[in-house]
Amino acid sequence: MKRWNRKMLTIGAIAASLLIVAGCTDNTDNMEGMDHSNMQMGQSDTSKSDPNQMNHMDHSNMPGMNKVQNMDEPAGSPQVLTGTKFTLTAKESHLMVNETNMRTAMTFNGTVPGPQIRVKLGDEVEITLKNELDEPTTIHWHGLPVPNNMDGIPGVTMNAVQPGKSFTYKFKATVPGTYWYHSHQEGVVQVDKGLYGSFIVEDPKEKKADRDYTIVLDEWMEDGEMDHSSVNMSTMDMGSMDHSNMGSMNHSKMNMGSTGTGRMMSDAEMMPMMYTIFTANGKSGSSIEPLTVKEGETVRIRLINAGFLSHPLYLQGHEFKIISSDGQPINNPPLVSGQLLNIAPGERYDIEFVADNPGVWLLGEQSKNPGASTLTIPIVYEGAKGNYTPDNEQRPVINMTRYGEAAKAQFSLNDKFDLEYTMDLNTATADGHFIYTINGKTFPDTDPIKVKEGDLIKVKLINNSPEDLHPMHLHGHFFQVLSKNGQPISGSPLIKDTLNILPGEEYEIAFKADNTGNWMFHCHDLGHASSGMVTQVNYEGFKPDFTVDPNAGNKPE
Ligand SMILES: [Cu+2]
Repeated sequence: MKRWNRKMLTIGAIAASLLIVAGCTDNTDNMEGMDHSNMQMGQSDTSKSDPNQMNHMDHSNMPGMNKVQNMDEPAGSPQVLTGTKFTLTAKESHLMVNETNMRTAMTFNGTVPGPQIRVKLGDEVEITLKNELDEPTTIHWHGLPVPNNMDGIPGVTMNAVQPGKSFTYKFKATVPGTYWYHSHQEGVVQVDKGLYGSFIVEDPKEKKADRDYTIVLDEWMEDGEMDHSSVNMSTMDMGSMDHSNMGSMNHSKMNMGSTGTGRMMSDAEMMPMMYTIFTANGKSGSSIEPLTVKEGETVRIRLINAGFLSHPLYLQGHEFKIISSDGQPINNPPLVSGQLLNIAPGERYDIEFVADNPGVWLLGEQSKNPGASTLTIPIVYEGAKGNYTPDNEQRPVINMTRYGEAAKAQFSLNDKFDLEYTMDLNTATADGHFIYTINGKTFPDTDPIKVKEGDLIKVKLINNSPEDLHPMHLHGHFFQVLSKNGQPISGSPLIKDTLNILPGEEYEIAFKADNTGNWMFHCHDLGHASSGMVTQVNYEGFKPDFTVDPNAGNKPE
């Protein structure tokens, strides 16, 4: 399988590289995999359009733009769908990430994030994906232990849903918590462009918070060319149109190989320099919708990271508890203040606090990333005036392996496991590109973890990359974190589906093979996944119920 690679830039070559991309007209090797159809759409459509129709702000008349939605929707409250039957339509749309920056986005139902799906524990859920994109797509239900043939992995559990076609996913909501859904077809592009939404499974027995907010975090690249004012120009400038598509183009396509001189930048260094617009529910900076609270209320905020960067978050003015991690409850969580909650790609954390300090406060990011100052979520008490004041207090990151109270859990380090497996996660170079390896191999040549139904499995995950962090995500199962750097977990049992592993760190995790199928186990930095860091957990004797269609364009990473 041939894959494009990404991101081997040198310091000082970034600007030049961006220009090279913007000027791309041919199919050089470095541009392999670039979405030419998307780039050219603006041009061909414009040639057929009446330029007079561009004179006003109705974006629906813009070339290549079907509908503009989400322009005025409160970002703090994405559309919520309840019930048991849903339709998600994948289609291109446009997103104003702030007052001046518009992005061509891939969306579910026209918005980024897509609608929140909210079901009840035990519900039999049916969700029809209609594909109105001009490329294949799928939906993966991140964190939900669904049957294998509903997991949405092109070429592994199904064939990708072709343009104009539909597929209906059916599964039972068996575990309450905060989850999300996203494309698993060429995710490094499609998720990056906005094909995701939140998925909540409510437990009717659980005490409800007075306010229940969901915040989906993401990052976008800076692009000054296609701002609102240029959209408003009376003639549609081809250059602008190209740039807009460039702006939403994935960084993965920007691999310039050996452009420029100087030392190579790691992925970890380069990504924050490229993605400088951080969004909460599709909005950035002052466009982020405030979360309204009233004194005395209990406030729950479900945080989901749909992006490629980690976000260390602080909450001003309040102590808070982390009540769940990846949707799974934390045992007896203590109040914290003056600390950062770090949320890595693919992870979820639910926090809860009592609104006992009237005023206007900030839930924001504290990091050295250029985009950090754009992730500012106001917490506004009813009737309060004024604005929050960002502060520079230095806060340490909460160590989740020591958070909460120990309790009996499914696994312990003393258990006898049927299978023990080690994953050496590393970064390498091949043909002038970075690759991300598991035990020295890249997908699909990685060795799968072969299990039998009922097996108890322990996996040691070691991050040997010098700088890259690897948020490893297992499909179809939860795992329990047993140890970090050789030290047993001392806090609450930590049950997760996505575990962030920093350079030099080593974790042991355990899970039971209780959901037969062929399951992905991969890095949720989707750039790393697309450049190799994917393996599978394969059940002995399992045969998928579909035949791989070689013409489906399946891109599972
Ligand atoms: Cu990774």
